[in-house]
Amino acid sequence: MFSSVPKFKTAFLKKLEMMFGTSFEESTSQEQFQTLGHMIREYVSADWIQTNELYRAGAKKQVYYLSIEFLLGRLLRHNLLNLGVEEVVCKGLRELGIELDQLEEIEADAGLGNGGLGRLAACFLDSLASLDLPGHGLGIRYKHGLFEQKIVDGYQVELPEQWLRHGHVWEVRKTDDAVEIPFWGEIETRMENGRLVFRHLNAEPIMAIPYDLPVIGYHTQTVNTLRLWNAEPARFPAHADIFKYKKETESVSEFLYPDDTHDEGKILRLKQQYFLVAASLKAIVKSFKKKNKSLLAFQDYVSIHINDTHPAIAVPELMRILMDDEGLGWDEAWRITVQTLSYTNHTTLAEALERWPLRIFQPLLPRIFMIIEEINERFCKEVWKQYPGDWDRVERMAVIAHGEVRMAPLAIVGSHSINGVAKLHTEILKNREMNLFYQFYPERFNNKTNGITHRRWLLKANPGLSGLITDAIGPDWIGEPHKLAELMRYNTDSVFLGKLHEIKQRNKERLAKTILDKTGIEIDTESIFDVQVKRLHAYKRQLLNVLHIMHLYNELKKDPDALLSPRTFIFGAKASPGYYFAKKVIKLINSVADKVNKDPATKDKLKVVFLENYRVSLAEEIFPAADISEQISTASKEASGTGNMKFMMNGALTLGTLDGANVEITERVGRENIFLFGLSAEEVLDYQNNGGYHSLEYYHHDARIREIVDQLVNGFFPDTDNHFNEVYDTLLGHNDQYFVLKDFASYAEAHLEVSRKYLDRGKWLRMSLVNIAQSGYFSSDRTVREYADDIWKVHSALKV
Ligand code: 26V
Repeated sequence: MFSSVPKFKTAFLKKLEMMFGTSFEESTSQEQFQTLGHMIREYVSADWIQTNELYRAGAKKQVYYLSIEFLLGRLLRHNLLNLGVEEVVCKGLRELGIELDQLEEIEADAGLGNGGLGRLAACFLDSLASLDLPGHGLGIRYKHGLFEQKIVDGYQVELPEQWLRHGHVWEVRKTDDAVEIPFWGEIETRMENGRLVFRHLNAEPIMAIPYDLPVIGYHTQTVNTLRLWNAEPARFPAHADIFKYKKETESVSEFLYPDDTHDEGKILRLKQQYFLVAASLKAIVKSFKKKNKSLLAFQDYVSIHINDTHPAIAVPELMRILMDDEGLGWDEAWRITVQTLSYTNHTTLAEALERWPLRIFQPLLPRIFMIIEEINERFCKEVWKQYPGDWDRVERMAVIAHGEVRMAPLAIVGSHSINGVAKLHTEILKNREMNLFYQFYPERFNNKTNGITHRRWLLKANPGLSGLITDAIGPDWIGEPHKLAELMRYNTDSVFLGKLHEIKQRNKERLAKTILDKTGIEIDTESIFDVQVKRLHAYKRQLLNVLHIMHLYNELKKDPDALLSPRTFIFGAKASPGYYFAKKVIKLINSVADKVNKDPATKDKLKVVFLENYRVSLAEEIFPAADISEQISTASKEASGTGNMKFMMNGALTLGTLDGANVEITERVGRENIFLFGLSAEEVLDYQNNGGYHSLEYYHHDARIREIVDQLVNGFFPDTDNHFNEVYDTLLGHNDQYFVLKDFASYAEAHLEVSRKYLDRGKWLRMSLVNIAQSGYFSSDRTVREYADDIWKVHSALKV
C-alpha cells in the first residue's frame, strides 16, 4: 500500500471509508489522521510479528527497560520516516489536497514524562530498534500525561492533559496478557516439606492490562515493543462500594506523578511503582519460560534495567518470584537477581532521592517489605564484616534506616551495574554522593554519557539541515552518526556556510511565525535567538538568565547602543505544580517580557518570549531555530542534560557552565567553539562543604547586581510590587544556594562575548558547523551500544 503514490491513495481512501463510513469529502482531519495511523500499523504488523517470533524462538538475550516515564511526543512523522515511506505518503496526501505537515498537528503528544529522564527513555527505544537490538520498554499508560500549561496573567495554570481523548492510534490492547497485582493484606508463613512457604492473604488485587506500541527501527525490519500498563478493577468485591473500588483502582494509572505532599499521594506513587514492576516482571518471566531454559540461567537470557530508582522494587520483586513462585533458595535467587538487574542514576540532588516511610511501605507491600528487610540485614552484615565497628558507615549505607526504605541503596545493592549519565556526574557519584558504595562495590560503577536520537532531533526536526548534510557527505551519517565529523572539511567553504546560514534563517522565520501566532509578539529574525527550554528548577537557573535580561534592559535604557546585536530571549518551562519558587520565576520571566517588549526604548533590540506548554512537539520546532543554547546550571547539579545535545546538533552554540555533558561537549568542539562561564563543579562543592560564599557581598560590591535585585521589590514591575519578595529572599536572605549572584559577572561577560562573535558571521557559522560536525558522539545510538555491550550484553537478533 506504500509502494507507489497511486496505490497509497487508493488504499487510503478505501481504509477511510471502511473505518468511518464516510466519503473523503466529508471526512475530518481527525479521521484522516486515524486512517493513516491504522494503515501504518497494519503495514508494520508483519514485521512486528516476525520480530516477536524471532525473539520468542531465538536464544538471544532480551533487555527490558523499566521506566516510570516515556516522553514519546508524536509518532506519525517519526514512523513514516523510519519506515522510509514519508515521501510516498506526503505526495499521495498532497494529491488528495491534504498537507502532511498539517495532518501531523492532529496527533496529541504522548507526554508521559517530565523532561530529560523520560525523553532519554524514548530516545533509547528508537536507537534499540534502529540497531536491531532486542530491547523493549515497560511503563505505565497514564490517562493524563504531564499537565497542560496555560499562562494566565503571567502565572502558570495547570490543566489535566488529555492525550487519549481520541484514543491512541498506535496502541494495541492485549487483554489476554493481563495480570493481577496484589496490594495490602497479610502474609501467612508456614513450613511445608521442610521449606518456608508464604501466602498473601486478603490482598486487594488490581488488574494490569498491557497496551503495546510498535517501536519501529530506522530502515530495518526490527519492530520492538513498548508495553504500557493500564490499571483496571480485577474483580468486583460483592460487598464493597463498586464505584469507589473502580475509581480507586483506576487511579493507579490516572496521573503521572500524583501530588505526594500527603500520605494518600505517597501511597498512590508507591502503588504505581509496584504496579509497573510486578506486572512487567510477570510478563518477562512468562516470556522467558517459553524458551524452556533452566531458571538458573535466567540472567543469560534476560537483562532488566532500572531507570532511576522508581522501578527499584524490581530487586525484591524478582527475589520474591524466584523464591516464592519458583522455589529457589535465597542465595541462588540473589545471584540471579543481581546478575539480571542494572541501574542508572539520574540525579545527585538530595531532595530527588526517593525514600518511603515504613508506615506506608509495610502495609501496602507486606511480602516485598519482608524481603527488603532480609536484603538489608544481610547487606549490613557484609558491610560490618568489612568495616568492623564502623556503625556510622553501616547506618549511612543501610537500605532501611530512620523509619524509611531508601530506594537508591536498594537499587545499588541489587544491581551488578550502576551508572551515571555523564563523565562528571559519574565522578561525583563515585567520589562524593555514593562514595561509600563505590568503596564497597568499585567494579559496579561505570559511566554512560547520555545521547539523543539524531533521527528525531535532526533528520525529522530539521529537514533543511539534514538535506544540506546529505548533499555534502552522503546519507551514511543517518546510520553512522559519527560520520557527521566529515562535515569538518566544509569549515572554510563559504558556499556551504552560506547555505547553513540560509537554513538557520528559514528555521528562525518559522519559529517567529509560531511565536507571533501563539503570543502576538513580533520578533526580529536578524536578532540572536537565545533559548532556554527545560524543566523549571532552581538549579537550572532560569533566574540567572532573567536577571541578566533585566540588566541588559537597564543598560539599554541608559545607552541605546549598549547592545551590540539585538537579542530575542526565548523560554519554555513547566514548573512542578507544588514548586512555589519555580512558579515565581515563571511569573518573573513574564513580567520582564511585558516590560521589555512594550518599552519603545528597548523593544526593537530586546524581546523576551515565554512559550506556553513546552513539550516534545514544540521542542522540535525550537531547537533548529536557536542560535544560543543556554545550559547554565550551577556546576555539579545537572547530571547530564540532553537539550544541550539537541541544540548542538542543530548548530546552536552553547552558553554554559562546565556541568553535566557540557564538559564533554567542550572536549569535542574545543574551548574556542563554546561560551563557558562560572564556577567549576569542584568550586561549588567546596563552597558547599566549607562555606565562604556570601551573596550579600556581591550585592554590595556590584552595582549592576544591586540594581536588578532591588528591582525585584522596589516597584519596578507595575502592579506586581512585592510579587518577587521570595525571589529576593532566596538571593539575599538564604545566601543564594545556587550561586546566581556569584556567577553573574562571568555570565554577563560571556554574553558580551556572544554579541561580539555574532558580528562576525563567517566565524559564527564556522563555530556552528564544528558543533554540528562533532555532535555525532551524542547520538543515543552510541550510548545504547555502550549499554548493550558493557551492561546488558545483548546483541543484534538479526546477526547469527
Ligand atoms: C526531580 C525532582 C523532583 C522533585 C523536585 C526536585 C527534583 C530534582 C530533580 C529531579 C530529577 C529527577 C531525575 C531526572 O529527571 N534527571 C535528569 O535526567 C536526565 C537524563 O539522564 C539528565 O540529562 C538530567 O541532567 C537530569 O536532571
